[in-house]
Amino acid sequence: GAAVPKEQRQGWGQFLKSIATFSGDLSSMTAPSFILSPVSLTEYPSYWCEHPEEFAAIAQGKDQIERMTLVLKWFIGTLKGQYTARNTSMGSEKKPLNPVLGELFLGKWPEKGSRGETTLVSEQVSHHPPVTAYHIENAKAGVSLEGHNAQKTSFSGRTIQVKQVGHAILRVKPQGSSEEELYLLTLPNLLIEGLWYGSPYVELSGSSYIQSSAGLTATVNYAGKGYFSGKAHSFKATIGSGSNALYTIEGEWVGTSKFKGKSPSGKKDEVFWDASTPREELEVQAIDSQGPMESRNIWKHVADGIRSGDYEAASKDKSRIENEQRQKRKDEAAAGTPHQLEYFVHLDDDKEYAELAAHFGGKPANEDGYRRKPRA
Ligand code: CLR
Repeated sequence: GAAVPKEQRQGWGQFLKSIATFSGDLSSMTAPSFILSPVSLTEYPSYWCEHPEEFAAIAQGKDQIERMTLVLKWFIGTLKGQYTARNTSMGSEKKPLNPVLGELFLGKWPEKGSRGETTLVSEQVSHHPPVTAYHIENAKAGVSLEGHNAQKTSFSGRTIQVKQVGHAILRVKPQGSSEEELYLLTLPNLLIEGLWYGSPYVELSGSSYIQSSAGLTATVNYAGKGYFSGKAHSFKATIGSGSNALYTIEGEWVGTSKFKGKSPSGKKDEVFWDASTPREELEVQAIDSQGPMESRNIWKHVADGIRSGDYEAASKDKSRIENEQRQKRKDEAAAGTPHQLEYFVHLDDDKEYAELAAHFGGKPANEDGYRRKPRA
């Protein structure tokens, strides 16, 4: 493999072997240094809003069909960032930092023109297994997203398969209406390929759904090289109500996608989304003004070490953080004061999920969920 540094080939081989025999939580495994990312998983929810205009535009759709089309467009528009950003910025998929319990990632996309400010709150709500909850809101536009994320991984031959556990609920206040509309989003499965070459990348597989409280369903089917379009990172989506398909969209989530057949404008081959649209990173406070639980503050020495190639310093500070965490949990247990979530409440049974998921069937009736705590 060309991408694995010579002195790390043995370590990489061992890492792959240990993945093959390991089941559970990949993020807790020790990996060779060349594959380490200086970014914590608590930052990943920001991928949901790197096109803040598309997010804000949802509430402007004039009817439920137009709004569902805007929701799907925003959703498809997030995929390139979510699943290929590390390849673009660091040359391959990397192993993120494993967040500590209570770790926070806070930021915003500032007000610009008429779009209004969008805020992000992300919190590590569980360490074993790792679960991240998030809330993204553009109050002015009347759009917010709440969700949580965990992963179940398995290894098959040459590919790591990652099943995403969790879901997100998008709340929309359609312009000129007082009634809230809900959209449930389920998440695609991931395949991590390119492992033998030491240059991992994500491919998406299976299907994901967007279900609206108004009764529309968008189904997205994912495929890689050699499947329906022949191209990597492809998808085919339909928007419909029951068995009645209204629109079909096809293309690459890293490139362009188009309406097939019928389109809202009536034009042939109307472009749905162009993934070369620049992504806008959120703004985060400078590290020296961050609180003690904020992600970049917690991990600053580890991240510096990884960035500068001083892996010894990185690993030393990582051990210090992990030991502190173990001590914290012991102290909490001894004092009978378990860790409290800062921004979220946990629901054992997310009723809104169950109600919306019932529309597309085949899903277990209940799943847990997280909601942002009411603010003062
Ligand atoms: C997290 C939630 C985001 C989408 C997303 C993108 C990439 C995923 C990540 C999630 C979870 C962690 C992940 C990562 C790709 C590789 C990484 C599965 C689902 C694992 C832990 C690292 C494996 C180590 C390597 C061999 C690269 O919305």
